[in-house]
Amino acid sequence: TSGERRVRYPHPVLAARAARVLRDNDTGSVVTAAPRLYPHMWSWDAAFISIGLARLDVRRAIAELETLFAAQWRNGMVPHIVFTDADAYFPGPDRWGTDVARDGPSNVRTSGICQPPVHAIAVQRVLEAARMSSPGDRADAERFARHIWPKLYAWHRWLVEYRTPGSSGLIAIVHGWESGMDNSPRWDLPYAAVKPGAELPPYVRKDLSAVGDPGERPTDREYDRYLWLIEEMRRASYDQRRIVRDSSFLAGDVFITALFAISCDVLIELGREFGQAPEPLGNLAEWAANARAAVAASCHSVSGMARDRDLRTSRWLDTQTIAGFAPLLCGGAPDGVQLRLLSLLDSERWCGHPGLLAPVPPSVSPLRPGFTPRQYWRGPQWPVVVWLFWWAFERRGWHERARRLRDAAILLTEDGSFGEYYEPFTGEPLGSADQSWTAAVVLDWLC
Ligand code: 9YW
Repeated sequence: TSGERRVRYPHPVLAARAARVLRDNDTGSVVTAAPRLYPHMWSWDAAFISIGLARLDVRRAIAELETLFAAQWRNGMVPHIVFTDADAYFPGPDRWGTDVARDGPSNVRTSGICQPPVHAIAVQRVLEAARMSSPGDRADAERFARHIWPKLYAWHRWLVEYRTPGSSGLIAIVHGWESGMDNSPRWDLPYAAVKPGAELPPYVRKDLSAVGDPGERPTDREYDRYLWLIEEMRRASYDQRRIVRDSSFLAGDVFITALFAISCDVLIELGREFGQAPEPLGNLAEWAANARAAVAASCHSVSGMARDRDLRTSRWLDTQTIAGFAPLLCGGAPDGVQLRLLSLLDSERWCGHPGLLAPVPPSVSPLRPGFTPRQYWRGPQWPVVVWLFWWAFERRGWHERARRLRDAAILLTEDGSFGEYYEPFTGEPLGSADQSWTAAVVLDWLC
C-alpha cells in the first residue's frame, strides 16, 4: 500500500521541516494559511499558527495575533479572513464587499463572518512557550496577554450578544464557513434549504487549480450556496441582527459552543492572573456554564453524540461527525454519556477502525454512509482538529489518552508534507501541501 511507501522523517528533522514551512509561508506581515490555495490570514488558522510560531520566535507569534486582532470589527467580531494583497483566492475582498458594513475596520479588508473562537487558547499557549524560553520572551508575552485580554473579551461578548438566538443556548453560525468545517455533512440539511437566487452574480472559482484533484474540494453546487449566503449578508450590509433574523442559513454549532466554553475558562484563568475586574470574569463564568449546558443538552439519548441544531426548522442534526465528540472537549455531560463517547471514539466506528493508517478520528465516521475518504470535511483526518482533542484531553488530566492521540497524529504527519488533510486509510496528504496550521501543531507536539 502507499502507507508502506511513506517517508518517515526522524522527529528533529520533522520539526525542522515544520519550522521551514512556517518561515516560507511568512510574507513578513502574515503567515498565510497555505502557500497557493490560501494566500491570506484566516482567523482560527492564525491562532494555531501562533502556537507553532511561539516555538520559534515568541515575538513573531505575538505579532501574528496582533495582526488578526487589529482587524477586529468595532462590534467585537473577529473576521474569518484578513486579506493580504494577493489575488489568488476567491471570494476576495471585492466579492465580500464588507466596506458597506457599519462595524467593519477601516484599516484592513476582511470577510464578513467569523470562525471558531480558539484565540484565548492560543494566547495561553504562547504564554506557556514564552515562559519556558527566556525572561525577555516571558515579559513580552505577559505584556501582550494583558493587552489583548479586553479584545478577547469583546470577541466572546459578541458571540453571546449576537450569536445565541433562541433557547438552545448553542452558538449560532450563519455560514458553514464559520464552523471551519465548510462542507461537513453536519450542514447538508441546512444547506438544502439555501436556494441561490437568479441574481447570484457569476463567479470563477480559484481553489480548484491549486489542488491536485478537484474531487478533494467542495462541489460547485456547494459553492453556489456559499456565495449566495454572502450575497444575502452583503445586501443586509453585514448587520448582524438582520442576518441572524433573515438569512437562509442559521444553525447552532455544537463544536463551536464547546470550544467557546473552554476558551471562556482559559480567559478567566488569564484574567485572574492579570488582575481583571470581577464583573467580566463573572460574565465569562456564566457564558461558559451556559455553553456547557447547551452542549450537554444536545447529546443524543442513545449514542451520546452531541448534535448541531437547525435553528430555522428547530430540528436536531443527527450526523456521525467528529463534532459529535464536543462534550469530550469541554466536559459537562453526565458521566454515562462521557463514557459512551469515549468507548465510541475507541471503537471501530472511529479511531479503532482496522483500516486506518493512524488511529486519530476522521472528520466523519468511516462506517457512515456518505463517508468519502478524500473529500475535505467529509472523511479525511485533520491534524488541527486532533490537536484540539489532544489539548483538551491533557487539560482534563487524561494524559495517557492524550499521549496516544499525539503519537498517532505524529505517525500520520511524519511524512513531512504537512498536508491540509489526510486520507485515513493510506495517510496520503490531500488538499494543500505545506499548510501552515498543520506544520504549527506538529511543531508544538514535537517541542
Ligand atoms: C476555503 C484555511 C481555511 C480553514 C477552514 C477550511 C478552509 C477555506 O481553509 O476553508 O476556502 O475552503 O475549511 O477551516 O480555516 O486553512
